[in-house]
Amino acid sequence: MAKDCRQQWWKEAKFGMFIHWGLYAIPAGEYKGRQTKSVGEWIMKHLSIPVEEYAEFAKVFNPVKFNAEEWVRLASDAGMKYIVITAKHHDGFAMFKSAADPYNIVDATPFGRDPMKELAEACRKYGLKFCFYYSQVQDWYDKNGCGYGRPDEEKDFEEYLERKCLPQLTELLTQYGDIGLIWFDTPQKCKPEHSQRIYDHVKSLQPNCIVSGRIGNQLGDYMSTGDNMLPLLPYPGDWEVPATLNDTWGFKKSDTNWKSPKQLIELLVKINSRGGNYLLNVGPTAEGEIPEACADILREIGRFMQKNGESIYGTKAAPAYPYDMDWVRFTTKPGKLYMHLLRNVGKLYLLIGNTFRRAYYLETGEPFEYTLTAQPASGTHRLVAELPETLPNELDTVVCFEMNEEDVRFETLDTL
Ligand code: FHN
Repeated sequence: MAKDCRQQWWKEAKFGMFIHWGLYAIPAGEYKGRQTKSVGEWIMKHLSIPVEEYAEFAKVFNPVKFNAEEWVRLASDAGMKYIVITAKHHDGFAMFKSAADPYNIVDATPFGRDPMKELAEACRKYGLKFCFYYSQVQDWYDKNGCGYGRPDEEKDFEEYLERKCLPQLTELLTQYGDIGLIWFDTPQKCKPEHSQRIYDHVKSLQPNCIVSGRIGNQLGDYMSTGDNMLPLLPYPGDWEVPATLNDTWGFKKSDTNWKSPKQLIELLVKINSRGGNYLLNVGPTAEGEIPEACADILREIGRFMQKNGESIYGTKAAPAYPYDMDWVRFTTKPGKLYMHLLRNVGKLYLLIGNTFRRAYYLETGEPFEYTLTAQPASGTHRLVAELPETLPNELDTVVCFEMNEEDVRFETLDTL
């Protein structure tokens, strides 16, 4: 069923920062000489680290280089409008002050600070929405949590819900001001009544807080796709793609397989042109830093967004998008259609209706050169453009067409 998140800010935001940060940043993909082949935040499971051994990481977790303002400024510079950070991932460790469970960053580490408080303040200062990720079912530290090392039949999930999950959600929704959304994850065998309880609990504390689709049992306010996936067919409701910048969520020192700024901008535009939001992940180190290579990439995206943000924020999917053309994408706003040229194809053809007024390069305002020929048979015009040898922005050259957005059709050189 198509869902509507009912929050205008989220529909307009289009681009957010996901942050996976927790104890797993200490081993960073390697433990006692063994490397995990998978994502960093799953190291406890994948390398079968016993709970007591993993919990030892808390005693040395001291991210003294953590600077909330720097992270938020980076997200803002990259053009991201919201931040979703792991308050508690599957390892069960709370990255916030929790009276409900002492296994948390304030009570169990030498660091002793609550980074969520600092991030909430920084987000307010820079005008970003602050949001939490919360693993509502999986908890490898808790004897009644899913994934803890004993048979599920012996566990009492109700007890877990009452003692840890709901009280911690109360803390998250009362200690940090307005929360944009809670990003639940891996509902697994969560029963419908449990998902409903969690959903109602969030809304009872903050009615405007959005609930992600991964709360399970079809209850979320919008659809969250699979990791790094996007729907192939048009999806009529609100949706979002959670995605990695390299191949892990939590920091892994061996993973430097960063996507380039161009690849990331192409993904952003691809997702936006189909109507979705892009939630792009960073995995900070155990010292509290976002890796510099990753920060550089985000800043380059930001330079593109500064000049071309109008073609991203608040846009909608193109009425019909050409699936098989990866050199062009469209986003729309009332009265405007943005053509994103991702590669130079030399010459392009558009069938364009009578509402067309003018076309210009978005970042320079320079006119976009073309010839227009009336097509009496179809009542349209054929627009032919010879592209300059060098496009103004090799990352993505955005051309703005002022016209009714439904009034364009693409012509290719293919004949029937
Ligand atoms: O198991 C998690 C994973 O660690 C990560 O948090 C991603 C992010 O979407 N969600 C789960 C797998 O889908």
